[in-house]
Amino acid sequence: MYTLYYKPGACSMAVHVVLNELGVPFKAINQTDLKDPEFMKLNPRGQVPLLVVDNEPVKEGAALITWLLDEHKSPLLPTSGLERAKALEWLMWCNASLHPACSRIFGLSKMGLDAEITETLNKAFSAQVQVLWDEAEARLGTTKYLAGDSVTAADILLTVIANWGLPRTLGPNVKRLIAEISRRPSYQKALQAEGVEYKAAA
Ligand SMILES: N[C@@H](CCC(=O)N[C@@H](CS)C(=O)NCC(=O)O)C(=O)O
Repeated sequence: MYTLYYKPGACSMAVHVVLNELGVPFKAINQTDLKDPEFMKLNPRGQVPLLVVDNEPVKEGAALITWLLDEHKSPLLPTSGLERAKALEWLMWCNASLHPACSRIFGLSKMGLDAEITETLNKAFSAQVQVLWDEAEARLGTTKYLAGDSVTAADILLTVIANWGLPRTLGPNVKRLIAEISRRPSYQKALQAEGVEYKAAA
């Protein structure tokens, strides 16, 4: 039995969608208060996603997604060869390049910097995020999905991040992909359960 701790619409939603895709039993807990002492006992970093597997807390979204898909033998992560390499490449790109670039913008307001510096950094960080969205756009101009011909977990994480409401311009190929992925029943179910509206594909 799995227990997922999530914050509505956050990166944890990708794990939520994956659990729905797998059709396995799980409990989902809305952990909007990430400083809650009981939650901090499970994850002293105060972050989601957190998945409790047989009473053991496991962190790091990309690791959780990889492990869950392997464990339950899902086609959302090919098992070998170049197909697996590309699927992992783009899952990690979302998790380790795009996500942290967005997090730098979210983190600015918590840094207590003066308004002018915050504005300068915001512009610089936003430009870095745009470069990454442009990279995804270029990739999706040559392939149907991020990893190639088949949908993978990378497409799910990209679709989650696209909905974070940061200033950026999404190209037609990214919009095509996120519109398709956000229509999947697994995605719709997670949106409904978390109370999130999907606006990015508009
Ligand atoms: N490397 C971690 C990053 C997790 C992370 O940054 N989670 C965000 C939500 S997307 C979070 O919990 N931030 C703390 C907050 O919102 O206060 C992972 O991929 O699981």
